[in-house]
Amino acid sequence: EGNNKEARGALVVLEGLDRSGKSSQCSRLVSYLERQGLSAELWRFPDRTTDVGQMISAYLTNASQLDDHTIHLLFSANRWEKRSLMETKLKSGITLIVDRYSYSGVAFSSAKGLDIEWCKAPEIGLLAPDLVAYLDISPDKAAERGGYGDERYEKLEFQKKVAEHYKVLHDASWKVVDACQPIEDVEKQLQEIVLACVTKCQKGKSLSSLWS
Ligand code: Z5A
Ligand code: MG
Repeated sequence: EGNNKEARGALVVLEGLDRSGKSSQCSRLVSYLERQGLSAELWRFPDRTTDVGQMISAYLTNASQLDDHTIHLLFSANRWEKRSLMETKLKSGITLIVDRYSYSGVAFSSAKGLDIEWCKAPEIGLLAPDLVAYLDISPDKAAERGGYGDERYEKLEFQKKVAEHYKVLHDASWKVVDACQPIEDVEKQLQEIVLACVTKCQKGKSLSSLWS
């Protein structure tokens, strides 16, 4: 009994500073998993396609102004509105490769000076990732990559603060990958880490909730 229960997919999150290579690596990972015959989807937060996501996008592009607490809760709401779909996909055997998640939420808002426990609170009860891979790069090195755009947080001084706040969130379960290596080397390391995680989930590792 239970043998024919379908294996679930893995919830994999990539985190890291602006320009650390998350988006590049997320799409490479999805292609890689598909080549292995696995089902995988690329997700990202913020998801700018929803109503909440459009409010976030307006804020990030400086088309609107919002109180720091308000925007924090919108980023969180943007994850909550996707939570049940996320669970359905995972349970149907699809691995989700997610470009930013709650850790970005807490690191960016606490870098502005908001209390870290207050920042974590609205994330409680969201699905906990099976793997957090952190693409490690110094803010200075990241800034050298093609330069920042015009979005609100794309400034070196602020990215330095965000890096400090990511450090507070690190725990022993995170896989830290040196993001200064050539793109193919980062890719190779991520493939190994992610495949191991997918295998664990197929073998029955249970889904859990934040913060754990
Ligand atoms: N935010 C928040 O405050 N609260 C939240 O809850 C969430 C987010 C979820 C929008 O995020 C902003 O929202 C973000 C955090 C905040 N603000 N900032 N900063 P976004 O995801 O829409 O945008 P982004 O992730 O910041 O930026 P990004 O530029 O897309 O970074 P990336 O995805 O990590 O990098 P990339 O696009 O893959 O690569 C950047 C460049 O580097 C590109 O030219 C690549 O070709 C190059 N690259 C990549 N890898 C390498 C290597 N290994 N060597 C050399 N060059 C490389
Ligand atoms: Mg990106």
